[in-house]
Amino acid sequence: MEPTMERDLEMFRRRRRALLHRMRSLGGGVLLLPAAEEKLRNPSAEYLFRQDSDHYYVTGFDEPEGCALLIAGKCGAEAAADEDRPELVMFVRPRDKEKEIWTGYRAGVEGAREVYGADQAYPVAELEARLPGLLDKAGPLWFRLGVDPAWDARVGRAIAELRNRSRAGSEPPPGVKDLELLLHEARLVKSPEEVARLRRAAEITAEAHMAAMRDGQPGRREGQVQAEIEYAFRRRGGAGPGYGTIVATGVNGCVLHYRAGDTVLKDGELCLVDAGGEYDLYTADVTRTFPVNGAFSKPQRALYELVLESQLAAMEAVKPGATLDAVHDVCVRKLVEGMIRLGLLQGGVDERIEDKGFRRYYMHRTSHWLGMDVHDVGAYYLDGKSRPLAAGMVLTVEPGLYVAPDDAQAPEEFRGIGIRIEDDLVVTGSGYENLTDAVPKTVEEVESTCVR
Ligand SMILES: [Mn+2]
Repeated sequence: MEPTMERDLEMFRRRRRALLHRMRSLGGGVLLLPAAEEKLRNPSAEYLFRQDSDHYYVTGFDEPEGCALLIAGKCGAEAAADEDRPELVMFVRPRDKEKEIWTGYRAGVEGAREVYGADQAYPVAELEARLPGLLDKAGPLWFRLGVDPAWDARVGRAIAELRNRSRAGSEPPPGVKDLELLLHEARLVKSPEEVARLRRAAEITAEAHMAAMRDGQPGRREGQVQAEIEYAFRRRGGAGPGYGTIVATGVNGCVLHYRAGDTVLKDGELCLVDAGGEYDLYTADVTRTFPVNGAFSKPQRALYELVLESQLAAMEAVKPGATLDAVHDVCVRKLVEGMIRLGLLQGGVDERIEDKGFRRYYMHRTSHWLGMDVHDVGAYYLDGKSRPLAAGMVLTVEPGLYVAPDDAQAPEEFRGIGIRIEDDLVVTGSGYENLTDAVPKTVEEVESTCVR
């Protein structure tokens, strides 16, 4: 049996306390977090449900529909009059014996209060009628506009209703504030409990990548390798892939967001796998590129070692106070030096960095935040400047090299090769810890895992 990390409801309570504290320091108000909805894949069959990350981060509640409101209320002199306000209000699907037989257990309004700690809980059907009252005289509304048009309209109606009632004393929210400076700043810096979940996701993902290297032999299809990967995710207690699994053999590796298809892996090709398992709503994000026949050819090895060298150099630049722009610049410089050495680019290193000629072969950024979402929340720039890294932030470092099969400028031996190497790093007090260090990465490690 795999040990499981029990849902720790005290952890969510602590988060709410910290968020309420921060809201009060930013003028109070109400944080409105819609739950995810079930989406139809085709008539009467839904996609696998996955809770909205913001909602889950605050509540730990894992059912569709409704919303949660975290209410700090007014601040300053008016705060005293605000003391009986509930802090957590939830709208949830009510218990329903008939429906639960078909679709499973629901916590209901009772569970929302007793298990999830809501001060007040109501059935989803009462949401529209109660929302204006909850926003009345409560200060600014913290809400992410532009995600779901139905929610934007619902919020608009609640505000309009309060405005219409202003002659009777109602006060609509004085403004709508985005979640970035509140909730997303909190999510950007991971607590030890969150790092523990990411570490588990990383362990599961390491096993999956090794399974892919073992299974990805000549004659296999990409989808079969994907099945090995996702089998490992589920078998080890993960929820499944945290994003669409990429298994891209040969020239498919040059398509950045290719998905595992039906292409047969062939002797002499490289196979690029970008896959991460999700554990308790935290996902890993790892890429490895391995030779289908178990041994890198000379040109494949030359490009692979260049990407690896760039990745290691970029990782060494990760430490508190450094910026993602600086990490990217280290990576680009190493790549450009190698591209010139190998004849992919001509001229000087500074020139090719300056004119961005390297983008012909390296067209994406080196890093993104990682957490509950594969491209996790959190501002990348503060006041227009790349923000300094701090302990607890989690990021990927993922350089690549992609030589299009029809690139007449590139030496012929490199055409059609796509390589990416990606690890997940948590920033520590003095540098970083590579959470995905267990995934084979050097030429020797990869070849010895690809036993043929
Ligand atoms: Mn990534």
